Amino acid sequence: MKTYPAEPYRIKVVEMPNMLTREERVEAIKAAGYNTFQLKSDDCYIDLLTDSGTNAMSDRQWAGLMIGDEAYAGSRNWLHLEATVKEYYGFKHVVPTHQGRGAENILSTLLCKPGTYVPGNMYFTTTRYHQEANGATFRDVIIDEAHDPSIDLPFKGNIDLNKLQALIDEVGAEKIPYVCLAVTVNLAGGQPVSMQNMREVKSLCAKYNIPIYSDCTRCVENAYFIKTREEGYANKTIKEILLEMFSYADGATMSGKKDGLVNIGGFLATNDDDVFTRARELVVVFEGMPSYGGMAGRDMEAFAIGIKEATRFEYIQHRVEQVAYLGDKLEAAGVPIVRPVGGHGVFLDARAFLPHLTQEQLPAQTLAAHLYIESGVRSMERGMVSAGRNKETGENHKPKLETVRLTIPRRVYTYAHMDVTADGIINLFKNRDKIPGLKFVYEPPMLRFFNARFEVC
Ligand code: P71
Repeated sequence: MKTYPAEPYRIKVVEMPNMLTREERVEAIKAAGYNTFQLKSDDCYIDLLTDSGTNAMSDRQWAGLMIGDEAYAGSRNWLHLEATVKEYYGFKHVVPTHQGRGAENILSTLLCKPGTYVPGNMYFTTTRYHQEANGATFRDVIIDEAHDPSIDLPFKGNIDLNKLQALIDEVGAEKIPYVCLAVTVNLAGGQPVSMQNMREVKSLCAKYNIPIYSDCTRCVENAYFIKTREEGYANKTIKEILLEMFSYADGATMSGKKDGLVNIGGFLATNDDDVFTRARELVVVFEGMPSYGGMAGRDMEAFAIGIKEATRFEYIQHRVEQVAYLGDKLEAAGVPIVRPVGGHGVFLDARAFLPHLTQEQLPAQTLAAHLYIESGVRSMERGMVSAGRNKETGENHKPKLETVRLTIPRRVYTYAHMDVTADGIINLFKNRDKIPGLKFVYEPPMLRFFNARFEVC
């Protein structure tokens, strides 16, 4: 039988969440317009909406808050953060931002123009928004298998080199400002990219002088998968793997709220002197001085410490295996999930879970709402509602993957919480044919999933 590693931490401070009754939860989700983004946190016993900014910090990080240098310019904590990013990720320049999308905004403003194309291994909501807002068109070049929840591959986040080559042939290299390479791929289920694929993408892009910007938001999880799945990496440290991964990139955007083990923060990194100079010009407009970029000094200190802690093997091993534990339990009970289980969460396959609903009846949105009612677990829709509409035609994007994400915050929950979550889902699965679909009653024009409201149809 497979075993799972014990928590590599001891608990020093605890939080006491509310445990609502089923009746109270029915009222709460109705009041939230059947949108889990609109629920009050206080109404959620186990909150698996996201792993973003929901991490538990260590005692050392909390201690770091006390040495926050809140000077407007030249904060010592910035110098610590900058040195840490350079040491652990290997980039030449770093520009701080308040979170990941701040970095995406600056990068897209600098490099995307009308008529350009940005290839990427599957879209991410905020990333694509900033590319499109600056006139570029996003092109998905991930391998086909990533769109099929049933195919089990070790590196399901890989770029399909033929698709990338075909785009270069179609539009010309000069129309491609950069390749966006996400490690891991969030919406594919937290799937990793292999080192070999990164190397191959680099050599193809080098031929055409196309820069590669990595979305390194969950890069430590990607490094763990390389260490445990790719030949030749078993004896390398996580830090060594990260440095090799980023040796194949020209820069990166980072949301520190995930693998930075903090609650807020981000950065843009680049090896390009010109991009760096222009990013420093822009950061003062959007974020703040290039020595804080929207972060408090104390947050930068915690971020620097978090980057180092995240590379400890026992930390990342437990993190990824705890996620696998939940996935394995669900799979053993026959619940349809995206295979293989990725780094940050388990994704329920909502179409297979609720086969009586059409995609227009929003199976993932429906499943997230009912999972909350059934168990008090908050999850997130990642399907047609998240995908939004085509900018030109106004038609709904219809993603093949219609999923509900159970995202596990880092160092927050125990295996017993995973058991409660699995039991709730398995119960719901047994009664699934009674669940009716949902329809929009309010649809915001952009990033609609955050504020949308629904009713039963
Ligand atoms: C997640 C988030 C946070 C989120 C974003 C949008 C809708 C709902 C929730 C954020 C990411 C991410 C990747 C791969 C960039 C960002 C933006 N993820 N790239 O998964 O996963 O970072 O939130 O710090 O601005 O819940 P930011």
